Amino acid sequence: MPHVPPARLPLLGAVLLAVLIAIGAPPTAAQTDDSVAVQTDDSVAVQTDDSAAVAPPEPVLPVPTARQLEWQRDEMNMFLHFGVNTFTDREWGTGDEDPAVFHPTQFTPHQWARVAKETGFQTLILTAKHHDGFALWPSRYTDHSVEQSPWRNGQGDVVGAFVEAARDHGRKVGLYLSPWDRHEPSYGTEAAYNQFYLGQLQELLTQYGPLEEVWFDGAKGEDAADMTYHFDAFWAMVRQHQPGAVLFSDEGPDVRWIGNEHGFAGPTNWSTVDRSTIEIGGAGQGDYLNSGERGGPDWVPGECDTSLRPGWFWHPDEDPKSVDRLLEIYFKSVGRNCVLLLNVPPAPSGRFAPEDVRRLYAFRSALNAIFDDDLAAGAAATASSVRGGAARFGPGQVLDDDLSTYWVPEDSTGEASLTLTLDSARTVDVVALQEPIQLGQRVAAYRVEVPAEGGGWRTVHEGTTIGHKRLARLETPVTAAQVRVVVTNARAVPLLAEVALYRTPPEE
Ligand code: FUL
Repeated sequence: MPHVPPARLPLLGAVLLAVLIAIGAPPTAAQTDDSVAVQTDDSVAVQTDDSAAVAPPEPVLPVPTARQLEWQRDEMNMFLHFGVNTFTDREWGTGDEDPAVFHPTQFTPHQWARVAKETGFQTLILTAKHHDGFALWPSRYTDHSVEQSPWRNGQGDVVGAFVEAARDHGRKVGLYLSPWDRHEPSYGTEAAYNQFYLGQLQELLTQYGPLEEVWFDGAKGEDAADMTYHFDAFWAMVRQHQPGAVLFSDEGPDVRWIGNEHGFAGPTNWSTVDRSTIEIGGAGQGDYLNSGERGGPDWVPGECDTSLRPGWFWHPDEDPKSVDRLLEIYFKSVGRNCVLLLNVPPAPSGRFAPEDVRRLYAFRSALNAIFDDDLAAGAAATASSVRGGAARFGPGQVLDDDLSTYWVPEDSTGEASLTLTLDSARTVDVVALQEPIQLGQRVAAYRVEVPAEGGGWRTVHEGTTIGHKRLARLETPVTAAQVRVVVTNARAVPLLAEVALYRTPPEE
């Protein structure tokens, strides 16, 4: 197509409009040929239609709650596994540790929160109590806590100091309270233990101000007594005291486990599932959790938890993952409609290990080098059709950095496509796509194309779901002045909120 500088499009649109009015042609903004840039440009639609008169597309069930939406948009959270295991070189403590082993000498949660903030993590989730039952706060319900430790003469409160530091750095806060407790004597006696657990949960929910996430781990050792946890009661108590918190477990109700601890969502990842088919801690459901279910009745988006190091707790002989590995995790979590929950285990000093800190900042720099420069900024957007010709549903909405506005093609048009025309040919290897998931998740298949030599289009990438975000990594970078996204399968009329183009800096 002829190259049209984006800045001139509104002017051309106005001229076209004037011509249309002069010849009395009906104002049609929705075109089926998206190679005709000016006819589908927003500037035409805005002057030819009363946008407000065109009904928005109906939401597709199920849709997220406000707290799920906010959680999803945060994209990266940090897990902190800290406790007696930090000092005993274990992953699963036995519950009979001497509380005296817990003695961080340079306990500095402000460092955790500052590093998290500067490297881009929103919610910080601390293991208030892991499977060993050692409580990081002075719980009145146990004799296995910081109160029995010589740390700060038994006057310390890790949870309290952590929450304060996180808030000081503008971070959100989450807490993990392991249902499996290897210290508590009532474990195995169903009513007594569940009440004990609710007592501890109530302490955490009422003593530390607002919480944004509460994490319910389904893990249970093979030697653990057979006992049912009363998750419905646990969740009811969270809702009572912390209505703003999302609840994580294998089956939600707000956020689900992604089915593995590598930090990888499936290449297809629906935020919808049928909760009634999932059993917390159940075996053989990893694949289902990993990809969700198209048309599932419940909105329960995935959280991808993994650790910066091989273990969840700090160990002297382990090293942090490489930046390349962290980038792979990022693309397979955030880039596959998942929230990344990256564990950074504080060392026995009570600070993050210096090599972990360096690795996190290097990861941040690598992300910035890719995502700081959106090559689609200033592009012209055109589309195969626009709902009712309305400007507010025009293709330009995918370039405004605003997830509340989106492109809407006409209903029932089969494949729907959106073309970005850049001011010059650029080299691209990442295409970022976002759906306005506040209206439900729709797209089931799409492809990305660039102009083919000699005319037509050439497919450079094919994918399935999009959801909140899909980062499509092209196998090889392409150099093109146009990029076209074609939605080939969707649950309802497909919507796109944002499209962006990036280039991974070539290795030096
Ligand atoms: C698992 C636990 O057994 C691990 O120790 C860790 O806490 C991980 C996040 O969840 O189920």
